[in-house]
Amino acid sequence: MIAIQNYINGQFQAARSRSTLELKNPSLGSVYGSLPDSDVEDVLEAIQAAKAAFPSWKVLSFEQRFDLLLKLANGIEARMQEFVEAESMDNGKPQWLAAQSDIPRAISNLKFFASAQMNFPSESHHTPGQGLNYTLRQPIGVVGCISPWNLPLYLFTWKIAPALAAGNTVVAKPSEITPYTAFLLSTVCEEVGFPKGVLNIVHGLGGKVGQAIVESKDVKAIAFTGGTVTGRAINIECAKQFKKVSLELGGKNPNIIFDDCDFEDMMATTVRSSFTNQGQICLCGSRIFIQKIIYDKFKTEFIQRIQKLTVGNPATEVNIGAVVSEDHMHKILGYIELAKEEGGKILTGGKRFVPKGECENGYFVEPTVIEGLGHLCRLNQEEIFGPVVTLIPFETEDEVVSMANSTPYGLACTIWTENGKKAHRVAERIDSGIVWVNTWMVRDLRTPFGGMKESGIGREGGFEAMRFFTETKNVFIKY
Ligand code: TXE
Repeated sequence: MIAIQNYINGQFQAARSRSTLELKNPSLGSVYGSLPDSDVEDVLEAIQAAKAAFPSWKVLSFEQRFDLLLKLANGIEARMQEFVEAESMDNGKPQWLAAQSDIPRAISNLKFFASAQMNFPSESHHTPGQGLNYTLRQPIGVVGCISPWNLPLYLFTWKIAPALAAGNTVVAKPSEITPYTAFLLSTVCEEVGFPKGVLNIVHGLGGKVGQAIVESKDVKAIAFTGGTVTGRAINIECAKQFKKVSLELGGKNPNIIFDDCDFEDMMATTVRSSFTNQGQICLCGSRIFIQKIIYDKFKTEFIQRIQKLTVGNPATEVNIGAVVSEDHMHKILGYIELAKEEGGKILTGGKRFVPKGECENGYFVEPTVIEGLGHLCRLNQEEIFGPVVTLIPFETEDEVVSMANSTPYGLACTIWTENGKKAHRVAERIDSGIVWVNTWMVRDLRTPFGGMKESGIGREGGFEAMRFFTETKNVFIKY
């Protein structure tokens, strides 16, 4: 049994109350460890540690901060296999996916922001005849980073890396459903002698630990990735305190396929954009719009490919592992039932999957494709966050843009066409923070990342994140 501990002021410790929560392996459906069920007292201790560490952390030289962040990246890299297995065990995702994507991207996040802080420029503005302005971007103080369970270490580092790089100290809370790799990162901090109190990791429930971080007047900014309902509650609390907040929330992303696309490339990528990580990525294309002329061809081939996908034990070479929890599995299956009530036709999948052998009690859902639903029904409006996609035919550019923009979300979109003018036209009209043309989920860490409407507030990535994690001050000097 694994016993996860809080990491506060460089010390590993249980919750003060000593109470714990169960840690479950979703592919086995069984408990494999525990994590602290921390309370407000644990959070306050972490905030005190972060406050005490701030004065010395904020004045470190760029090189010193670079070296320390790089040590964290290299520390993860040196224990790659351990991190990969932990991520897969905690989340249910295939090990190959954690090895190809989650853990390498977590390492990249740390390396990227270690270097970004060295290249983060200050602006100056000359006011003719009067003087000179220069802009300081200074660390804010103690900041809170709250991350979800779908890409655990990847999104945890996506927040803590720029926060630390910008000179802040951090109180971080990983999801209580997948805390394992954040805990392993705290052991890396100890190994490499990361300064005490600079990064504090408090484990436990969102309604206790997360809320205490958000409510504290000593925490000057909150970076959150998670569901829209939680994001709204956090936003309200931050507004009361005029606290800086960055919210990366859900999506209901359109995947728009025109008849003039490169069919083979589109097909292979659409299988990935629909079902990677069991569909539990906020960027997955869950609404697939297909131009009518190629609708039947698309449908036949897509279903053939989906039926070949293997589901099961994430430690093996399967395409699809377990979804993250029993509750989440029931949420997904509930949406499939709703699809039937709303008049949808299940073309493939639609049920819980029970693998033979040791994973028979795990939480698996068949990759599911549904057609026949209007674009305004609940299934095409609400985020399911599982291996479920809908097919929707369209005729014209105007029609598909209007349907694509019809949800409360606006995170990401993919457009498939070989016609460059059309791609630019549609990209301009789509309400989303990210548009990919003829590809999906290609990430350049320098680019702005985030959503419109109920998909969030603010942008992360590159200097956007450095700006979020700093306070801006203009200084004017009279000639
Ligand atoms: O996420 P929560 P949940 C979507 C997805 C999913 C739904 C709900 O549709 O089905 O959200 O998932 C912490 N104050 N996404 O409920 O609650 C919590 O402990 C402060 C999309 O699991 O948003 C965890 O660390 N923090 C998404 C984090 O918030 C609180 C990824 C996220 O959990 C809190 C995950 C509170 N009051 C789910 N309550 C994406 N955008 O990628 C909870 N938390």
